[in-house]
Amino acid sequence: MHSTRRADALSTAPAVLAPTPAQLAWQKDGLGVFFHVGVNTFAGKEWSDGTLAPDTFDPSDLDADQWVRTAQDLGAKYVVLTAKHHDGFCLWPTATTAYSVASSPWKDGGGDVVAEVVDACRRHGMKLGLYLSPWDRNAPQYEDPETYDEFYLAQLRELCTNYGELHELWFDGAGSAGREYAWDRIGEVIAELQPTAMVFNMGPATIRWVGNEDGLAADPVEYVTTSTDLNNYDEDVIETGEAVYLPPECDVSLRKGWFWQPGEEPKSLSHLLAIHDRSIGLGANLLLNIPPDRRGRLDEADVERVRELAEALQQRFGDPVEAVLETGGAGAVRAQFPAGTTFDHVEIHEALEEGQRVAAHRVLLEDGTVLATGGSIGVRRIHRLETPVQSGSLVVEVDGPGAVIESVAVHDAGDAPTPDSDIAYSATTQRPVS
Ligand code: FUL
Repeated sequence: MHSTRRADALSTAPAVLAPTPAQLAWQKDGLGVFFHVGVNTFAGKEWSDGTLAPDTFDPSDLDADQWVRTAQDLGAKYVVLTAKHHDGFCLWPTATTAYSVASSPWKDGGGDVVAEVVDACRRHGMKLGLYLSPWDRNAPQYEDPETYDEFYLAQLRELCTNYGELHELWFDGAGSAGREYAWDRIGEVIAELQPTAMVFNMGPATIRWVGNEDGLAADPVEYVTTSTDLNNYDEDVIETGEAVYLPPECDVSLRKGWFWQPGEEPKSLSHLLAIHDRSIGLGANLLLNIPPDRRGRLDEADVERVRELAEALQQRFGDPVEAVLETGGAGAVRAQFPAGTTFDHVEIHEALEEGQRVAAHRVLLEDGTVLATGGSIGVRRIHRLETPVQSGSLVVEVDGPGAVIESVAVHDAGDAPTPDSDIAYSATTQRPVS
């Protein structure tokens, strides 16, 4: 859209909170892949209580390059690794505890999973995030908050110092209802060592949890909020005290569990496409978990499902027709395409540099036929149309003072696999058996 219109629109619009450049870049990245691996992988557990022997961690053929390649083939822009889950087992040879890979038979105790993922990310140009569970069921210090805070800060320092640039720090609230950590000091460490890392959900958060583990956001997806849910198992809410720009990330596992378990299957392709459309397609980020197995490799069935997902996404969205935009009068833009373009999806991007402004929108043909309606647009909004349309133009009407549409594209998915439109997946909110 023409820049003068944007300036005019904003000069009369009320100020709203805007993203930092790092937040906006993270939102544009959109898709990440989560890796949950640790002692739980070898015990068939989702949670363990910190008593599993460290020598049970013994992957026979760990291949972090395969993990990162699979994420890249899916189109992910970042990965997040569970450097420490709630059981306290550290995937790097930390100086803070013996409960780590250094006490395992893997590579005779000389291995470092975090370093292997870092190297693979470097090779493939992938961004890296690390999960460091505040809840630690192994550390005896956990019972004494002040001592534990020092221990946790030391772990965070190691991760923020020794592994290059981190893109995201994942603070999982499970097990932490009612517990206060040293968030001010945690924030200082991050500000000093990894100032551009996104901070997930707790303390000095810059991104938030979507509030479920189904991978599903709901329209409208609002980036400015005053609260965020703590975890999947308690009702606790974190009040931010004031309105903050905190875009959501939808985390969901490809399988039922977060850790690899024998006998579990990947979700169906139509389910995964529905998750895609209701996270990425609604302007949230998606963090899809693909858990390494006991070899330390991704399960063949999972890799195959991810390949099918990548192929279906390519078929659906791989050949966009970008519109030329013109003003369509107050609160509307006209999107022009080559005459007779056939499409069955419309993708709209809102300019967010000055904050999120679209509260509602409609997509119409020039003759007034309504093709799609919705609430927020945000970083991207994808509408799947009931039936294919042939047209050289569209009108997008928006409600929201100062709203600016950055781009509109259409896609012809043809006979590509379709999302399950009835999906109402509910990940369990029962605490896993330890
Ligand atoms: C939850 C944890 O309890 C799960 O084990 C997993 O790590 C998931 C991403 O977050 O709250």
